[in-house]
Amino acid sequence: MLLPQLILALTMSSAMAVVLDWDTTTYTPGSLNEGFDLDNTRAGNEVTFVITGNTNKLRPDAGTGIATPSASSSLQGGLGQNSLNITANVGTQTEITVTVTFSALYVQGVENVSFVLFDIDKTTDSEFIKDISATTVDGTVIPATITNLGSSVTLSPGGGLGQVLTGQSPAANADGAGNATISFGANVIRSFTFTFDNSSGPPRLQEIGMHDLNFTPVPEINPALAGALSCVAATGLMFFHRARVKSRRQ
Ligand SMILES: [Ca+2]
Ligand SMILES: [Ca+2]
Ligand SMILES: [Ca+2]
Ligand SMILES: [Ca+2]
Repeated sequence: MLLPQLILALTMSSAMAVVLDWDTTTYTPGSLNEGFDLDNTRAGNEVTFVITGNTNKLRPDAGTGIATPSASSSLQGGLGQNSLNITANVGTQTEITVTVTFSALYVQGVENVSFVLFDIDKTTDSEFIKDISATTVDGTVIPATITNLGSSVTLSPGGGLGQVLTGQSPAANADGAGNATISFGANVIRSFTFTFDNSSGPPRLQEIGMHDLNFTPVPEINPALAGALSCVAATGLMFFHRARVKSRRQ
């Protein structure tokens, strides 16, 4: 390893991608405030889900009969994987908002945050996902980048804080026709949020799934260690240079 690389490696806590995986993680059924301790070296929970809005409209997962939110294989997005199921008896202006906050001990925030929503579709009424945003480390509210739309979903407008995903046709529970990938890319954020709603009409049971949550904590640079290692590196480079000069002379 070259010295500059060594310095970088030693002074940055490694930029490791983290996955909150619903195939291996339990979400307490029906919990409206659920924390996940993903890293024992850091105090407390690294990720917290808070469910707000018309939470009295939440209903059990039709596939499992278990209260939602809860992880299940009911909606698989064509990936054959579990998702966090949110089933609600939603009518017009019935909103279920999901807000995910990352630990404040991720001092530099997190980046590469992305996840796929499953089964944004339409049986009698359309399902909507709206108010999709993240809050950056400096408190700015930013829009998501939304890609990989399944054939049952449309996005309008394409970009900005007002963008809405709309279910246009039925999507089978196992397939990806109701999928949409939501990403905040290189933006360094502290939290994100989205709201699940439906179109006009009487309340109906409707459901979406949220696939695994991916994110990367932004590494923290240790200034004291960086300074000390720079000195070591400078000294090392000096010796290296002298040795090369010496060997050429021989
Ligand atoms: Ca998974
Ligand atoms: Ca922890
Ligand atoms: Ca469906
Ligand atoms: Ca649905």
